[in-house]
Amino acid sequence: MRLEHRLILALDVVEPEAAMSVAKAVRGEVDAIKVGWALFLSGGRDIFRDIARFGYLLADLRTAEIPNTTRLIVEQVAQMGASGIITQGFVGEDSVRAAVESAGRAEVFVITEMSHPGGAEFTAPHAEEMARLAVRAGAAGIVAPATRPERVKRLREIVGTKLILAPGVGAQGGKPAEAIRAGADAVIVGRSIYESKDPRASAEAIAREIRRSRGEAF
Ligand code: OMP
Repeated sequence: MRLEHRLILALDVVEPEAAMSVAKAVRGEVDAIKVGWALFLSGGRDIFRDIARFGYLLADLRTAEIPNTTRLIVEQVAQMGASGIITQGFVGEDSVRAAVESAGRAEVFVITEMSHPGGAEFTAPHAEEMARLAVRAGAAGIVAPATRPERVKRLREIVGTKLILAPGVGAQGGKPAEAIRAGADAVIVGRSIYESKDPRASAEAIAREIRRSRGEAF
């Protein structure tokens, strides 16, 4: 993933036409577009292919399966033009390895500690093991909570130079600058962009805040 803005749009817009209009609006202002189950169920393979034409498609059909089923799913996702694929870490090393091995040229990102309050119940206590597992399995990076920057900081110590993508900014209460300062490489933002009146301006504002926090000119 080429990181220019350090911003990934989570396109959780269920209506395919509306989703495409948001994708067009933010073109060039985000480094990747993440498409998950809701949009895939309404727009199918076509929406994946259409979004992939815009650049980096981060497919979030997060697998939580045994290795064989993981392989079957990830191969399908990679064929739809995904440049990145998200998988769950709690399934264990064999399943994460299966995802990495069947992803072809696509990068695999492993979810460690989830950003919502419930993420503190079961994922948080094992997040550090999941981060180690992601490194061992050869993943491109991990997903870690922007809602808990101190956890991003700790997970950064474990994953070294692997990428950290941090969701939970805006609607879930996380702050983009804090997540980046804690060690995230990019933030994943959904509602604060696609529900705003001007998605492009909202994306620009978040990217500007990130640049400022890194002391970069903008
Ligand atoms: P907003 O809360 O609307 O900004 O969207 C956040 C996006 O990140 C959604 O697509 C979530 O499914 C996703 N996400 C989390 O919010 N928390 C996590 O721990 C992991 C993810 C994810 O893997 O993308």
